[in-house]
Amino acid sequence: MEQKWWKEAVVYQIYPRSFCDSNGDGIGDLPGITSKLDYIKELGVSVIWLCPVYKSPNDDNGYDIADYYDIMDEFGTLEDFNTLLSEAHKRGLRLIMDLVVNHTSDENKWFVESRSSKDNDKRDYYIWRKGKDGKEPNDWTSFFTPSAWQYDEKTGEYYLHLFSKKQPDLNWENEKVRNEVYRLMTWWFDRGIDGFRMDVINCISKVAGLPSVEPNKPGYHWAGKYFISGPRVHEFLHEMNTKVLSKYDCMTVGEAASTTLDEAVRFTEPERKELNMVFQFDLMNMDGGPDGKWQIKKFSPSEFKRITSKWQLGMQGRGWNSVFLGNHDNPRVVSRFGNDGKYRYESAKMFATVLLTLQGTPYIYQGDEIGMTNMPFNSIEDYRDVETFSFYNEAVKKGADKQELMKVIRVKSRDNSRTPIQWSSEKNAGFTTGTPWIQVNPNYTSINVEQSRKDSDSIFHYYQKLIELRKNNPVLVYGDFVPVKQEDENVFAYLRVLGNERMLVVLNLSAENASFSASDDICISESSVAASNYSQAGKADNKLLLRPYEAIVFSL
Ligand code: ISL
Ligand code: CA
Repeated sequence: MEQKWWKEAVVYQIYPRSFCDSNGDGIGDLPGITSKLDYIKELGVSVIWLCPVYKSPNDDNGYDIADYYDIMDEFGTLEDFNTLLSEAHKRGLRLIMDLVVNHTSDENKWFVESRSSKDNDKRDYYIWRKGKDGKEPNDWTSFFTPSAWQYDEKTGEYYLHLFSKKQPDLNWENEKVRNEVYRLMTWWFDRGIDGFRMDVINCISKVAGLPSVEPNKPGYHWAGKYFISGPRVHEFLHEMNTKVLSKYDCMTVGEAASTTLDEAVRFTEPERKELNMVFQFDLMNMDGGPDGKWQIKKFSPSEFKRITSKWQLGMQGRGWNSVFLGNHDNPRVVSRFGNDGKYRYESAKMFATVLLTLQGTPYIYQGDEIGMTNMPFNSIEDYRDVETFSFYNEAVKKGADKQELMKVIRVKSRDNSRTPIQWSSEKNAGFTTGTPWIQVNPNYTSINVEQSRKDSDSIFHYYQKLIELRKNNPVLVYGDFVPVKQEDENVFAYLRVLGNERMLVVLNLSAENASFSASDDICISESSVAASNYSQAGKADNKLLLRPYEAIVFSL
């Protein structure tokens, strides 16, 4: 397998608004991040993914970009960015930016011009259509609102927005739009960045004619089939690769919700020259229902194993996986799939073990390295997220019970993972000296970075150890993934194999005791334990008794 730095990388995702506030305005910022680079380095990761920091009115916390060539006022200046980048590089940390080009902000000057008149030369930068019979041009719903169309008085037409109405979709059919994107990417590469995470990049190509979904079945408006992995998406990404990416030694990861395995292979097979890897969301969608994320389904270990194995085996030798268990759009992994009470340490470490021993580039979401948990907000006013508000308001309009809504929001809202990083037990968890833009989780007095660094048994130190283990054992990066079949549904076991090197990972995905039996070709002993989340690894005959959320890595 070809060796690449981005395959060996461990990525740390930063959501700048909630990371560290340097000037007391309650909002995390670039100097704040720079001041914590030593901490990030200490963890052992090698790449930082910075969520959007461009100029933005923050309808969707920076995922609505008003100017691609400047920094959001609250976050600092280009100068601050240069400092962050050079300080990161000094420490051997690479930095990738978030590229949000499926849509812009409606305050972007391209859109301001585009909406100003039908014959403006930027009109065709966006997707404008006439209404049909006084209604929207088609029946598509957006991710955040009941209709994907917004009527614009000025010119009497509708524009398409797959996200909020302040996030109009760019028209990728227009070559000028594509060239604008390539230009801005080049501009950032020339400033020295190391790559891009590409927001909803599998949605940039829409089916020509923008057909309605189900003209005869009102109520069912899932239009994904007309824009997810649309007809020209691979052509566009290949063009981007030829014109920009191929000129740099960079790393790319495309966000590809609802992608199939075959599509993911097409995006990432090296010969095709598109992207290095994509984020697929099968694990993130596990606990939703038929109507999407705002339903609650219990964590299923067997489903977790099935999905993970499917992607590990399916991508092997073809494309390259990215591995993640949470991000700024998802609840905290320890609360969601693990146990944030009695077994917080054990389950957070067990999931760290999965994350760092699978094949694919691992992404650690800020705060997970200290086992931060979901947030017990009290009322809807405490939330900040545009998606949460849209869901709440629409459901209330339809007569839903507010208390029931709050129950699901409490579990599923994106704000669960957007609360400030808990640095210490000082006021506001040491995140800000002012008033934080979103409440700090009250458990910061016991869960915080300061405590985690002191405690040699902490989740932080376990992450550190596993990152180190991955660094020192190429088998964990380049080795094959070989599932080891187990009778016990709650046990996930697999080998990583590279030449003569073999490592065995045994995980108990549940809060129950469990057992693992090794086949004859696997000889495990206490001396071969490379990492484990209990101080003494379980009995090691060829049968292991596993305690709740126990995780053991053996070097065979
Ligand atoms: O957040 C989601 C579900 O809770 C997803 O549907 C999400 O909207 C989707 O994965 C796209 O996410 C990305 O683009 C959005 C932005 O709001 C997200 O923060 C970003 O990660 C629009 O730019
Ligand atoms: Ca600030």
